[in-house]
Amino acid sequence: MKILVTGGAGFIGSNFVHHVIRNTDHTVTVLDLLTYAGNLASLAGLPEDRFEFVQGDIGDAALVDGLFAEHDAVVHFAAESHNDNSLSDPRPFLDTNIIGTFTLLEAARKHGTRFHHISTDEVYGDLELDDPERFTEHTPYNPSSPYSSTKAGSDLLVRAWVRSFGVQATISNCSNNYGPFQHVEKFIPRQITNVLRGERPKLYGTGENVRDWIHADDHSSAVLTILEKGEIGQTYLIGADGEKNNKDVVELILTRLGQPADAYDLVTDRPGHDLRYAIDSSKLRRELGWAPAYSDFEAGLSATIEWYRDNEAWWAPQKDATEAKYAATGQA
Ligand code: NAD
Ligand code: TDX
Repeated sequence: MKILVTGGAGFIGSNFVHHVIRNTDHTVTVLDLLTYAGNLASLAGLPEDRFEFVQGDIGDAALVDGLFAEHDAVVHFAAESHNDNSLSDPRPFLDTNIIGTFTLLEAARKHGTRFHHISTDEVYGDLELDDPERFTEHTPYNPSSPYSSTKAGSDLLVRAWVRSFGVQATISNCSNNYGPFQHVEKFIPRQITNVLRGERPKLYGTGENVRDWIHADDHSSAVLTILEKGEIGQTYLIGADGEKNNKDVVELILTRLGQPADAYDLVTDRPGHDLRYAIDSSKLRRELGWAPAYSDFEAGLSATIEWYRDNEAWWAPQKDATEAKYAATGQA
């Protein structure tokens, strides 16, 4: 297959491209605008005969049309992805997540292209800490932030294009990813790189919020499974039973890096901060036979800490600008 990967210079997209090149015979074209979140260094070393990079906007209908004509399948990762940014400047989230996805769907409709849409568990809102239920494919949409509401909107567009126009699409909603190549604005890389620079981790609120962590390579294997074996029109939830509260994650990072477990600061909470996410991925496991490879979060986190320690040249250029943004919102 010739696969077009939107947002392939970002965190999860680049992990997916490496996963596809390592584990299949498919060829890959990345379409990426290289916003602040895209980094070509994340795609270094890929074989020239199986990989091509195109810089451009998913909202550019003429560019997208030409690329869809040349590819068998599209995996759509491109998005504005950071909740905190969506609170300070929502507009790019509407442009990319809504209009960008619409532009891709119109091209999929015209060319009959197989389309897989990447989304998030945040479309379901949040859970109480003691709720015994987890999110399933039947949980009603109830997004909280400008980011998650634009992701929810994009999911609904995909569903409508399947039903009304017969577009050959699937959707996946995944929980929080960690692993190499994640931007230093996000929780885990921000705290690791703070400690590596001799600064203290910053926990929002009291640190009781729970996220359901999955390694980006497990997200990639799930997406490839859905692309190859998923049923058109279906939604699959992706998760690896990795619930942890933020305080526990920060304490793990500090102790792995030889610091006292309480050497962190509590800072201004995120407005509208979702309390807990938790994914029930049994449909994907039962129907498509997928299972995660990283069952041990602490081992995966240790490997991720090592990666940031070994790859300072990858993250250092973005660290000061990222922390300056947080300083402006009282989250530094
Ligand atoms: P990221 O911010 O690291 O990467 C996004 C990429 O998209 C960047 O390379 C950026 O340059 C590119 N991009 C942005 N706007 C574009 C545009 N208009 N045209 C072309 N390219 C554009 O994001 P990520 O964390 O890798 O997330 C990827 C996808 O996975 C998103 O759709 C996100 O909603 C979803 N997701 C993320 C997580 C997570 O934990 N990070 C969890 C579930 C789902
Ligand atoms: O410095 C911080 N301190 C802190 O306590 C940061 C950056 C975050 N947090 C908290 C907020 C969240 O409870 O950590 C948790 C994780 O925060 P983020 O990394 O910003 O992720 P989240 O808001 O949960 O969203 C992520 O997972 C779902 C991705 O960014 C989304 O793209 C994805 O859809």
